[in-house]
Amino acid sequence: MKNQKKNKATHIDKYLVDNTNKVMTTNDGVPVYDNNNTLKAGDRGPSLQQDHIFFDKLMHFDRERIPERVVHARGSGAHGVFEATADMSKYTTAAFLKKGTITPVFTRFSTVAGFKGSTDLARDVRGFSVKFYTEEGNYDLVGNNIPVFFIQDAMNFPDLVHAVKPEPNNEMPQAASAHDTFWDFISLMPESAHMVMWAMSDRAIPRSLRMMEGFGVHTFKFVNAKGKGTFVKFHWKPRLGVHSVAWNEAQKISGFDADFHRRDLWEAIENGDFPQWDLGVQLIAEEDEMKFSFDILDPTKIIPEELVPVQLIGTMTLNRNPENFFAETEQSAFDPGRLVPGIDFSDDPLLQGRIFSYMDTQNYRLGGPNFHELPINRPINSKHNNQKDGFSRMDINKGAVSYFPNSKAEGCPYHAMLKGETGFQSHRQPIEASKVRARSTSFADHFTQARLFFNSQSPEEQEHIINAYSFELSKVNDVDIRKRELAILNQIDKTLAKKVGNNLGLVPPKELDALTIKFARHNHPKYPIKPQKPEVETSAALSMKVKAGEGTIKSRKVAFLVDEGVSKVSVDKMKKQLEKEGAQIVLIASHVGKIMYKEGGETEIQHSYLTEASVCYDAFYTPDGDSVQKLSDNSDYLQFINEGYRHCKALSFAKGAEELAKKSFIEKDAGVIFESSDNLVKDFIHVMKGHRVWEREKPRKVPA
Ligand code: HDE
Repeated sequence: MKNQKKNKATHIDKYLVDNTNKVMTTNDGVPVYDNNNTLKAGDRGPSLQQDHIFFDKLMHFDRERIPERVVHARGSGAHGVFEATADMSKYTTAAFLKKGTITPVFTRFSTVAGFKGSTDLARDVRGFSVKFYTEEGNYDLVGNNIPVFFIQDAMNFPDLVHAVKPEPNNEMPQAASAHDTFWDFISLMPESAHMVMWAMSDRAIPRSLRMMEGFGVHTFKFVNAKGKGTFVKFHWKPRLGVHSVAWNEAQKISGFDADFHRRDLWEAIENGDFPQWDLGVQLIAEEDEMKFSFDILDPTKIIPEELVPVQLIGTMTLNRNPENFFAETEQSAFDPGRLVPGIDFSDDPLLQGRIFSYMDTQNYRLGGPNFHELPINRPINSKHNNQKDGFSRMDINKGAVSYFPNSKAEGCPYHAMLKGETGFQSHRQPIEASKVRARSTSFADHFTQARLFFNSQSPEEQEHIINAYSFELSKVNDVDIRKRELAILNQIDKTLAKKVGNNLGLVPPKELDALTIKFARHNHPKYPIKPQKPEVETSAALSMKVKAGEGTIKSRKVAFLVDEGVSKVSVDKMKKQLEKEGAQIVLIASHVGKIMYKEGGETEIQHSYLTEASVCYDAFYTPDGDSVQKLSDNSDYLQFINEGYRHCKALSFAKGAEELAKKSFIEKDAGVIFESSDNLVKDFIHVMKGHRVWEREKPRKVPA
């Protein structure tokens, strides 16, 4: 097991191509003599049409791009393993969930709205897709980092996406929901209220892909050996905790390093800091389907953890970066319809629509029905059926028989049931219904859980939500749209609506807008309905707030702000302890290359104040030495610590460097550690463990 946890070979390694010591060839394997010059009639003459070597090269180049994903285009992937740690046999026959089983996985994280080349730090939902290569075929858990969704029925999905994507006339804005069409749609769809609240929270600007939760969103079903179903909700809980950046920081990171999340994931894995998540489940007996104040089939609702606790059943470790982005991450195809025996759909109408869409889009995006044969999508067990031909077929199926039933191939490939073997069997769920285009009234309460989310946030988190709504709605030009959304906010929380209203110069309307009601009545003729009393008013799991000392600093990036003549003793003292706790130390000086220590000797500097920005670091330390004098005149240094302070990060100063803090607008607080008055290393680590000193924002002196 240990070996599998290290970044070792996977089933796709047999497809790797290594060019070391190999002669260049055409795609047909013909050695290329000269790759610099086209074939010409004389060295100054025109190119010849018989240059098959050139055509071979250009033909491939001209076709190198494939359509990007219509949503979730921007993504980053990694390989890993999943280890099942609990006995789930009472609920599911899924072989990969048998305690102790280790299954290879490929995971892809993504933003939703932006194009493939857009920034990682957009305010957006993050996709969290996991492909389990199980012994019983591939199982895809295609989730998000937010446990609910904007809409309840798949029919609205293209409209939602058209509304949030850049506007079709001028293709603006990129990777942003802060524009008229998104809020127009949203303000007419009150069912989106809960999800929008999450999207306006700091959950939509994660510190790292490694520090996000993942959710299956829909309710699914486990099915056991007796055919009994149990409703299940999936959760991924990150071992590094759930953390965000501040919005002001996110916007700046987008400029300094648009690949911030991709780089962070890549580097962590290269450094051996393998990110881990525990897989959790909430299990609901079939008999309890209707027992809550909300409908468990409604994807705009969570099941509060206070009502159904999350049980941890396994751990995923990502331990290997892809060798080739296109071949693996880009060509990976996820599909919530890819199930294994023991797991089934529920009747959630959003999930039902997804079952068609993924297969369909992959057929288009990956150029035909043989995308299953691409190495990244191949199951680890072999596939046997009578599907054949199609563009770029790779398997060479033997024999004359490609139909069933047959006698000529002894009935093979045979149905599992014919030989008494188990295969995928749908849960035998009794259904008695009429065909209707309609929505259940049990889906009609749109605001209770939005309120639950808002009420569960810390005061700082609430403030961030208010700012996010204010930011987004200020970017909306149509005042009627702003008012409509304010009316929705007023149904959720009066103070929230009032504060956002103040920022927009508007008084929130008391009642929902007539247009919002008109559209909501398409689904619920008597809208708005009287909601049921919720079971809980707050839920601790919904807040990301951690206290100082609670979390971990493993793999956190700490900038040591140095220059020529820095004290080695002062650097090493801090470095040793931070590295012991797993942090990454980066020395930043006014130039790259070598600098001299005060005590003599040199050290290598990879990053300078010119190339780096405070927003890409978690905490800052200014050591002693002759460097202090130099830094006191360096405005880029002062910008680093001022900004770090504004973004509520931990800052520490060795004794001789404390005067530098006085030159900035830093005020001493629990997150500013001075060697003369505090326990320098211990207190610094303690504060970093709390992620941020968000309290520093109160009263709102620091804009973050
Ligand atoms: Fe997706 N979604 N989606 N989605 N989705 C796609 O499939 C779709 C929804 C999610 O890393 C597409 O291969 C419909 C919910 C992720 O490659 C497409 C509906 C959730 C990814 C598609 C939804 C998701 C996708 C685009 C409403 C969270 C990226 C490319 C019924 C549970 C997968 C592709 C990856 C991708 C359709 C709603 C998550 C078009 C029709 C809810 C993480 O098929």
